[in-house]
Amino acid sequence: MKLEARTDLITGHMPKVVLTIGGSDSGGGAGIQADIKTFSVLGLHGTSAITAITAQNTMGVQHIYPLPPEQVRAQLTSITEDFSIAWAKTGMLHSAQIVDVVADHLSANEIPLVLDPVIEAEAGGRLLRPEAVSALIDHLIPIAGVVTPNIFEAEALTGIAVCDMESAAHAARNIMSLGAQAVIIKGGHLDCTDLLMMKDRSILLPSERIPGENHGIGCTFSAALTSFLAGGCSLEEAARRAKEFAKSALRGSLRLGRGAGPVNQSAAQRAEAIRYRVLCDLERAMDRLEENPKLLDLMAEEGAGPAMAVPGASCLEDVAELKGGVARIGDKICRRGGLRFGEKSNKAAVILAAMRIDPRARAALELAPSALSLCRESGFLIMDGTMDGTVGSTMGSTMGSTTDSTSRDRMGADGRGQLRGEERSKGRGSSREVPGHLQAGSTLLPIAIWDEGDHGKGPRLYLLGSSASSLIDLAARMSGSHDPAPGL
Ligand code: PXL
Repeated sequence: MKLEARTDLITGHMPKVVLTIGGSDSGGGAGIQADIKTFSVLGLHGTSAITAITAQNTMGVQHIYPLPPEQVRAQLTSITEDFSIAWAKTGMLHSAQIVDVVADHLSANEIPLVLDPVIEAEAGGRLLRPEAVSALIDHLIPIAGVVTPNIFEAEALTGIAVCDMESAAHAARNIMSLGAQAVIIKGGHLDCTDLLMMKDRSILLPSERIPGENHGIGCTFSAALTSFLAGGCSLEEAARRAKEFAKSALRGSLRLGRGAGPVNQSAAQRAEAIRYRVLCDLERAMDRLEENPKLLDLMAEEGAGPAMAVPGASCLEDVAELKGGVARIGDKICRRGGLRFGEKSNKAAVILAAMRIDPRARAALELAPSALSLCRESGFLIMDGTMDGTVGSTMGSTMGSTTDSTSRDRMGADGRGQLRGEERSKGRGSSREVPGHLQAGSTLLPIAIWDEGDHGKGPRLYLLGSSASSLIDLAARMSGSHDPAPGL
């Protein structure tokens, strides 16, 4: 049966096929595993020829089982008999015999190569036998499109100690003289500036340091470089993009295991997908609000409309809402602007404050202060919030005027408000037990936050729930009947 050809969702083209030749890392942080994850996130089909199976974890390499060179050759033959390989990369090659098999195969099939000259694991453990370094120099560097050593690998290949840009340039020229088309000396162990040397010019690629000890960054960079080259980028463009990709994987590193945690290749893509889902929920909420303009009677006039944060939000940039809120025109609700992250509103600050206690409290709606009694009747927990907003430039004018900092808890410079004190729900309705001491992890939802206001500022009332659309549904139930709302 012939299957219909499927194109890549983003490019609309058939995905390119790339090849990684290296060792398996049982801990999933580096080696073949890091390469395949990188290829996959970047939309390529990754094939692999495994040279050795390492027993390792985040703390180091415990054991290496090299595969026989003929098995490496067999994998390469199977792959190239079937696929057209756009670019290949090499990582851990272990022995001189494997280096020779790989060099023979790549040159016979004219496959362009990113050579990551892996010699030692970051956490310790020799991945290339000492006698294999000369095989790498004699047989693989001459057929490499680009070689990507860190400063220690550059020194092992050239004998030049790399400690600054001058010595890096010296080592790069030396590697070019061995026959490589280009070299990238990675500066992660210096000031994070990479040196890209090509035949006609050299470029510095600076970067800020991302703190923390991590595993798999070198493999991820060279696999991303391979991917962008396979996608048709120039070497300079591919190097810049690979560096950005590696940085985002490093930023998203996972604190797993007891040693250096693995970098996370899909972190940026997942963050983007989550932000998209938040916008979709806000869109749904706005649709429901527009279908039911009566709900606006329940809401504060200024800044009406829901706001919602991504899971784990830590700053105002993680909270989205409608720019300018909504307005009533005639009997219709009109959006004043589009949905945006980072609008720096009171609602966003309230969400961040509430999420510190209950991470599920990701959405807020500002209600008219007169709706407080309705919140009581609905049996909501009502907390005192001190969202007096005194952070000036960070919060902007939406946060109102400065008040006496000793009189209240204040919003942090990151826009996080404080929730203090609590009130047992009163009146009829199902009065919920208020936790005696609110701590991170307490369950709050649904909850109303009452900010009394002072210094000429009127009171404000916020309703918090797990999503913007569920809050609109709750508001609809509040305005339609006074039945206690079920938990959100
Ligand atoms: O990061 C280089 C590398 C490559 N390949 C394997 C590894 C490592 C580092 O630990 O284990 C298999």
